[in-house]
Amino acid sequence: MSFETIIFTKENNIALIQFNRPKALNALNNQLFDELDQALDQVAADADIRVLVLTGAGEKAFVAGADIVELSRMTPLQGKKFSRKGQNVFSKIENLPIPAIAAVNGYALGGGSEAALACDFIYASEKAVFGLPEITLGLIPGFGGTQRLARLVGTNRAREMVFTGKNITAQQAYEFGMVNQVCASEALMDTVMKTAGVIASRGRASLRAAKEVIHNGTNVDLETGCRIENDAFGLTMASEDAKEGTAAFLEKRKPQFKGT
Ligand code: CO8
Repeated sequence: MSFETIIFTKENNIALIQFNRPKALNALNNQLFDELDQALDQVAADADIRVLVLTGAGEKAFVAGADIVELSRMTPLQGKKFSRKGQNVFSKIENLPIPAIAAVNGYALGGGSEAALACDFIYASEKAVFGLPEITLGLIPGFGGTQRLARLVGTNRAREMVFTGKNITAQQAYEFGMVNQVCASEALMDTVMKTAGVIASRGRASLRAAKEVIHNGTNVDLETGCRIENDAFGLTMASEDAKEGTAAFLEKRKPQFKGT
């Protein structure tokens, strides 16, 4: 299926989705959310894909936020529905059966930061800019940003970013624990693809279990989290991939994971 607002490709067990609305710095509109939603369904259903990378087409922006032109024409009720739609699509990234990496190549403002935060981790170009400037528009973040940012960097840092609407650099985002690695801009995609390649060499069944356990355990007490881990561990022990992985170690060869 071809899309107009995103570019969706796959190679070597890695899916790549590029936000692609160059005239609006890849801003998120209704069409983009619909297309992203469909692409994510394809990613989830494709047993060959073991990791997803999200980035922005072009050099300037990852995503410069929700489309302010579209937003300005919405009634409050339409705006609320749009916010829910964005939340649902970003939750879909969070609940994919495979890890998602954000490769933030430029402006990641408002909905752009929120998209990156829905991924499992973020690598950023040294030129990347993060921020939740919705307050400067008389709004608040509406695609899960207040919740994910606070959980990731702590409530006080999140409060400061949301209340001031000020942008932060990639380096500051790294220091906040929001970004895992800052790269020279020309090295960003190679660095991300290298990490994606390592992840893609692992088994899809254990990647899914690991992702689910970390996600589901984040907001519960430690004991409950350990029980969640224990249940998932039992399931991965019963998988073909676990038999293959342990056999390959003992036979001193590389495992061939099938994702079952
Ligand atoms: N929406 C629509 N168009 C945009 C957006 C956007 N978010 N950002 C940039 N554009 C357009 C510009 O209007 C401009 O178009 P044109 O050439 O036709 O005038 C083009 O992209 C290039 O942008 P600039 O000329 O502004 O480029 P600069 O390099 O001067 O500035 C910036 C780049 C700093 C990124 C600047 O464009 C900017 O500040 N953009 C807006 C950033 C922003 O405020 N984002 C938050 C949006 S609100 C949001 O994300 C809410 C999420 C929750 C919503 C809940 C649902 C209701």
